[in-house]
Amino acid sequence: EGVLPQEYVLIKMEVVPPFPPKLKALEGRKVYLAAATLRPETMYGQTNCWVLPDGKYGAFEINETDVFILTARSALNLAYQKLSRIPEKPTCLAELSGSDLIGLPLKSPLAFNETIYALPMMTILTDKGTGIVTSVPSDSPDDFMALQDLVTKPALRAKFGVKDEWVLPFKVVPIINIPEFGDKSAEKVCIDLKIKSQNDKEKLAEAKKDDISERIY
Ligand code: A2H
Repeated sequence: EGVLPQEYVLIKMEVVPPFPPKLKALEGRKVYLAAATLRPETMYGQTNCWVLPDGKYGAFEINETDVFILTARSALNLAYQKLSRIPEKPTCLAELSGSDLIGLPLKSPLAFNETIYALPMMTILTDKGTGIVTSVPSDSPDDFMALQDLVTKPALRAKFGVKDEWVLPFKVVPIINIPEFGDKSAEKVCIDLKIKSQNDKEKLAEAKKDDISERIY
C-alpha cells in the first residue's frame, strides 16, 4: 500500500472587523480563518468554527491583500503551493493562540447563518490540516459532540470565556437526508451510540464508521 497526499478543500472564513486588540496589526487587510475539510458539500450546515484553545496559530501573508490564520506548519505547506506573498517563505504578521481567536465573528461561504463564531474544541490536532476546523454538527459526529458539550455545560463556556449568544442560538442545520439516518445523521449516530462528550474517542471513531463520508470515499 502506497502513501498518498491527503487533499483538502480550504474554507476561508472572513473575520468581521473591527478587529480585537490582538489582531490590530492586521487592520486594513482581509483576514480569514482557513479551515481544512473533506466535506465541502456540507458547508451550508456550518454553525461555527473550531480552534484549539492552547494551539499556536499565526496570521500569515498570503498575497497583497489576504491574510490567513492557521498553524505555522500549514502555512509552510501552502507557501509551496503558491499561497504565500513570498514563494516558499511564509511571513507571519502576528502570533496568536487559539484562545485569542475564541469569539471572533466570521462570515463563511454558503453558511445558512450570516455570522458564525470561533469556539473551542479540545480534540483538534495541530499537525493535521490547518488546525482550524469548520463545524457542521448535522453531518460530523465530532462537531455535534463538541457543540453539544458547549450547549449543555455552562462551566465549559465560562472556562473559555464563551458567551451564550455565540452558541445557544445556533441549532443543527439539516442539509442532507441519508436513508435510515435522516437529515441530522451525526446527531442520530451520537444519540444511538450514547456518546457522552467530544472526548469519547472510541465511540466517536465508531460513529464515524457509520458516517456517510466513509461510504462515499
Ligand atoms: B471534516 P482526516 Cl461534515 N484536527 O470537515 C481534528 N479534526 C480536523 C482537523 C484537525 N486539525 N482538520 C480537519 N479536521 C476534520 C467537515 C466534516 C468532516 C464533516 C463530516 C466528517 C468530517 C466539517 N467538520 O471528517 O483525518 C475536518 O472535518 C471526518 C473525519 O484528514 C475534516 O473534514 O481524514 C476531517 O477532520 C479530516 O480528517
